[in-house]
Amino acid sequence: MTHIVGYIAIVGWANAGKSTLLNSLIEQKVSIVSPKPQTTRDSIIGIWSTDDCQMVFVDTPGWLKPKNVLGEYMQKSIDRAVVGVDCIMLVIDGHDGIKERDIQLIYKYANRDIPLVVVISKTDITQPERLMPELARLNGIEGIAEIFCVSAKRNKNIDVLKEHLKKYLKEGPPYYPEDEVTNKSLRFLVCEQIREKMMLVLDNEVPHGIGVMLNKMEYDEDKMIWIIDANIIAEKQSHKPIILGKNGQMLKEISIRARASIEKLLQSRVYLELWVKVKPDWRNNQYLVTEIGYDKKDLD
Ligand SMILES: Nc1nc2c(ncn2[C@@H]2O[C@H](COP(=O)(O)OP(=O)(O)OP(=O)(O)O)[C@@H](O)[C@H]2O)c(=O)[nH]1
Ligand SMILES: [Mg+2]
Repeated sequence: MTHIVGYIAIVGWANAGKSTLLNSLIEQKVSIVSPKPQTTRDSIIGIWSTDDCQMVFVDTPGWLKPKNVLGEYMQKSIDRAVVGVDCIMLVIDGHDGIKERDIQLIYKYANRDIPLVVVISKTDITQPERLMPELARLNGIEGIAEIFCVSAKRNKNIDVLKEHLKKYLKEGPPYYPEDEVTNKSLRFLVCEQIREKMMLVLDNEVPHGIGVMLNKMEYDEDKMIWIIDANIIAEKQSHKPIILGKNGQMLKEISIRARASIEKLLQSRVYLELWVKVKPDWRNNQYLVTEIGYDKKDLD
């Protein structure tokens, strides 16, 4: 039986709500979310399969000016994600209002021979009267196929959006097995859960300078528990005591929260051990960026 299939890239400025939208579209949490910009560092696929349709959504890091090797990696990851897709979905933070920089992104992606769908997000915390004149401004821009207003957090208008996206896809066999939800390994998803908790509890530049590397991830059949041992890589010596906290309280908090998320992900009990290591300025070092797990091809 043929399916309606296709790839849909999700792009937009940092913090617009792209990853929340991806998770809401596929009804699973594969991409981490936080109130801080630049949470997503690597493009990640979320797959939505039904009996007659498979939509492959590609979440991307948010647009921001690259400041280091990792930032350049993130920018390349966005550029690669939009190549060969059937539709580009540009997410704009409705709560912030439609800004000049959003219009610039629209022009960047419009008229590329790939349909451009604009999604205004966070409508649950946006006043419609405020948004109306701004939406009217978008109507005059050529190359926008459609505009949708959604709340990914409250799952509002998400099914309607998915239904409308079908018309940009094509007929063919599914790309992925029906039960697959992402292209990333469990090891990657585990590291991301740990990083998400650090994005949530640590302030200022500290969480942006963190990488996570697994030392061990093994399932103990006898005890029926996953044993996970990971290094938190900080980029400055001065960040280490902040991550540890007074009497190790901060690290403990991160560990408790991360363990709960990983248990949900792995559907199993988890024993989690975290260590803090310092690799000075790793975000500016190609070798260390790849060592921490970012793909070398996006650095070339
Ligand atoms: N109220 C509300 N908040 C939302 C909604 N969507 C996202 N958010 C919040 O907006 C913040 C950013 O969400 P993300 O999904 O991480 O945004 P992003 O575009 O993926 O961000 P980067 O990965 O940093 O580019 C988080 O605090 C989310 O909880 C929404 O529909 N309503
Ligand atoms: Mg994101």
